[in-house]
Amino acid sequence: MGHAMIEWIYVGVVVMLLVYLGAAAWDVERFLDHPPKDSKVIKVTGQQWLWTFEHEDGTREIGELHLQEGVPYKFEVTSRDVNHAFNIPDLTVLIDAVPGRINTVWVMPDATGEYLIQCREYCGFSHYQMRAKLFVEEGVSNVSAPIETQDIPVVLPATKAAVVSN
Ligand SMILES: [Cu+2]
Repeated sequence: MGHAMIEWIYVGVVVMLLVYLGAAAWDVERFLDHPPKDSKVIKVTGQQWLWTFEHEDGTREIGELHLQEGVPYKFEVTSRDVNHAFNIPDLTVLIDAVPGRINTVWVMPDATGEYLIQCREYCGFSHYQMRAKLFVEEGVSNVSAPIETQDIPVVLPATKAAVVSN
């Protein structure tokens, strides 16, 4: 095999690798940018110095947000006065809250608990107090869903029984 041939193989491998990486990155980007169709919309409004949340049914919360585990939510984020940034550090949610604009970001909380919501853009005197609490509660679907049993026989090898978990 001549030098030229080896070089072409090398170029081919590199090109395939780049195409693969590009496609994977594009896929992730698409996933992040497009909330699932069954997402519930939460309107988030920042103002000096508090957060207001409006659920799809019109229910409003100030300084607190109650969501359900395992449900996708699309946040439509805006501001009433100056620039803020809506941030839930534990759920890696961060997006600007800008007056006259609606920025969207989505998340599906996968663990119940209490999480911090904060403003991540300096917005005046009480910026440091611009916090809210996120409560992720057990999903209704999880509570009412019938428990499905699987009829898979468990066969443990006699000698390795102690190693098998699940
Ligand atoms: Cu702020």
